[in-house]
Amino acid sequence: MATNRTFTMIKPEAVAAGHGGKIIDAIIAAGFEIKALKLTTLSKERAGEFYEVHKERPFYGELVDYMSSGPIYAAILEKDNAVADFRALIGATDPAEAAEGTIRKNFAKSKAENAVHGSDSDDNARIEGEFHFAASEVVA
Ligand code: FUP
Repeated sequence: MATNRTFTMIKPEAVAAGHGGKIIDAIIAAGFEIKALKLTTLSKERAGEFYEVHKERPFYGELVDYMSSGPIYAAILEKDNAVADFRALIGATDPAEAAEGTIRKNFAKSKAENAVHGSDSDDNARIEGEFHFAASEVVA
């Protein structure tokens, strides 16, 4: 995957609330091109694997339970400076601290149920994209 790509998940509470389409609209309006997209569900095992880096954090168990609690959208997005620009678009982890107009400010419920994931580096964008998508599911 090129370094102008990032990976996102629209998380269970946002999908359940019917916000998936609005969030995808906001992502496209901000200049990102969708290169892969699916509705899927993470098992506890797969959610645990995805968030393995947070294994020692106190919120890990709740995070795994939450992320496996319902359907999510997973997507690979392309734009110049994708990783940093996408994190600016989604805002701070805690929606109480997220800037006006950001996706988390508009749609997140709490620090745990915070509507969207965005990769934090080019390496993780590639690893996370490959975790969710086979090469045949990704547009060139
Ligand atoms: P972010 O990169 O903004 O998604 O935030 P982190 O990598 O710090 O956290 C990953 C996920 O863990 C967050 F999306 C939500 C969850 N989390 C909590 O539930 N509680 C916390 O105190 C911090 C993070």
